[in-house]
Amino acid sequence: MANQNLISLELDERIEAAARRLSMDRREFLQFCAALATTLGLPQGADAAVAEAVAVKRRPSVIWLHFQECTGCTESILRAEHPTLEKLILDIISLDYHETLFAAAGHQVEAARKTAMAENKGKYILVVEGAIPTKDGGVYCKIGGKTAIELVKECAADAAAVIAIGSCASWGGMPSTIPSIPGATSSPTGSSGVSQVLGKPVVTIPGCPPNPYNFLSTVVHFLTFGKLPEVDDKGRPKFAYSRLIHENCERRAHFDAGRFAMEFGDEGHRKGHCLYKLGCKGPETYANCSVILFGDAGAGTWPVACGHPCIGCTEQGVGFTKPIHTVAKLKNIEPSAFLPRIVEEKGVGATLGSAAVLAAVAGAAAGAGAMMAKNLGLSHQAEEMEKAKKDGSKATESTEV
Ligand code: FSX
Ligand code: SF4
Ligand code: F3S
Repeated sequence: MANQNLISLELDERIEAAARRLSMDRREFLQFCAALATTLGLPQGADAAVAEAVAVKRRPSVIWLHFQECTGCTESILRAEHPTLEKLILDIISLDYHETLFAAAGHQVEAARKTAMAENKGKYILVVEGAIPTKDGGVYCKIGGKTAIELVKECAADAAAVIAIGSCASWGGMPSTIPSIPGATSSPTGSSGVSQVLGKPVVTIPGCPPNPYNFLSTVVHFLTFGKLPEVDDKGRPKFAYSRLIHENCERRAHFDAGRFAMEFGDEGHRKGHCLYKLGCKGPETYANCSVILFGDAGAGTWPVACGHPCIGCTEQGVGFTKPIHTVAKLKNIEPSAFLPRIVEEKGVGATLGSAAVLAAVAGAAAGAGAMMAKNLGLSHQAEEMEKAKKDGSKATESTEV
């Protein structure tokens, strides 16, 4: 069935204007919005709401803080193609403070942050990149004379939403690694995640670096519905972090058939066999890397396709915690989402069929990737139910995404 809402927007002048601003034609703009709605696991028809929001809604002010990190999160967003960051800055968000992208420095830039916060009190989005050092009163990271702890608390106080981007901001990530020296029980600077410091949950987009498309989709959800997407118990948006990498991995058939690379460069490795025995953490890592790939540089742009085991960078307690070459825990045995399901559960995410219709209506170029993304959402549930069975309590069932 054709999506009349989306089709009717094709002649809308506001869509034409937005598309022009983004250097797209109308059809490309609608394809982009349909693909975003599909990634978000939204029901059919929501693509029109996304298109209208991106085209006409007031851009939310974004204050972006940097702490202990390598700036790879920002780097990965600069390389996003849906759309590029420059286009995002101009069209979807109003980036009012960003320490590494701003040309201004010192008092000027501090003043820009304060002005943006005052003018958008209660409405701005706070994005935090990097971990927060908490040892010794937080003296290990200071900006404008304030510690990272003081800054994040000050900026979060009047924010409409807080997003921790990257594994460092989500739960400490790489800087929180405990050194392997006798007696060490924490990282040298006590690096922590944003929610630990604020003492409340925030939306996290882990990954080192995180996939820029997941950040874009989260912001577009906020723009369209005025709220952030549904998240799991670690604050990760369910549309992106509900399935294990292992479930959708292109090497999964080799795993199932018992064909493994045993050493880098051996015959199995050269033939593209499964990397499980080299320490691949795909079986215990929730993320959509194997589905949407990275940076749109073409096929094969994600760690496993490049021949390196997944290190579990999106998973607290796995990435930067478990040694890279220890074998992963097999969390569940969900079948690959590439294979058709025999019985599709109702009310959980969208089916491949509905995604196909959407893709066909919009002519969405993102087709295959987006269609796979639609099928996210069952795996976490399976694990939650297993956990609940063990605890003897009933698992809470999610009806969205
Ligand atoms: Fe951390 Fe992001 Fe890894 Fe780097 O800044 S998640 S070290 S990619 O840049 O915070
Ligand atoms: Fe892919 Fe890793 Fe799973 Fe092998 S273990 S199928 S390489 S995710
Ligand atoms: Fe990270 Fe593994 Fe994806 S290392 S980028 S979660 S494939």
